[in-house]
Amino acid sequence: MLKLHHLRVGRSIFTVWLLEELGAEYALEFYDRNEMGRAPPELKNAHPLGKSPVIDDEGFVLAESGAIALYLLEKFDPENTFGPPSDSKGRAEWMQWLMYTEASAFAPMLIKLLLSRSEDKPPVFDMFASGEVALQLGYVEARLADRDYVMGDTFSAPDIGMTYIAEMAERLGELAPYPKLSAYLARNKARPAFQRALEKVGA
Ligand SMILES: N[C@@H](CCC(=O)N[C@@H](CS)C(=O)NCC(=O)O)C(=O)O
Repeated sequence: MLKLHHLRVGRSIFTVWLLEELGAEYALEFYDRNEMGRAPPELKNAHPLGKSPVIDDEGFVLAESGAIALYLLEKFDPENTFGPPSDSKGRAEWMQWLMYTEASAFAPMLIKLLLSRSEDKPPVFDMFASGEVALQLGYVEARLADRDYVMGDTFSAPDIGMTYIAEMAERLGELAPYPKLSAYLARNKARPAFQRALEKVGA
């Protein structure tokens, strides 16, 4: 059976959520963060980077949320309910949103998160992160101005990663100026599959 190496409190819950949306059979292996908030060394037995999520499908080991999502969709979504549109531009756009959440959108959030935990806030990081967070969240807010989900009327896999970004923005106190994104976060977290994912990980 497919196994997900799940580090408690982090983005792996979003892979659990996708597995739940897909109705997949899977097992969870749990890891707790150490006192520094980092993954424990045992996670390196699952994958050399020692990060989560990591899946192990009968010996096929894969890291990176986006790549894992693509693999899970191919395996468990034969009707293409959560996957990309069939035309090449639609597919490229869907892929852009899937990758965006772990690339352009995530980097400034991480800097903000680290600054929030740090006593000294070097202005060069602070200014960069503030400007970039506003740029990225403003971009998503505009995208959601006339659609419920990043690809239109229908929820699809990139909305899972985007929910992670919106949740992180909320935790950092950055979400309030973005009403569309706030409503999107509430809408997505209300999905039964997300609620089941929370139960599965005991959150
Ligand atoms: N880009 C990777 C990031 C993986 C990652 O950094 N995961 C975090 C959890 S949110 C982690 O394992 N952190 C523990 C550590 O770095 O010690 C992905 O999308 O899976």
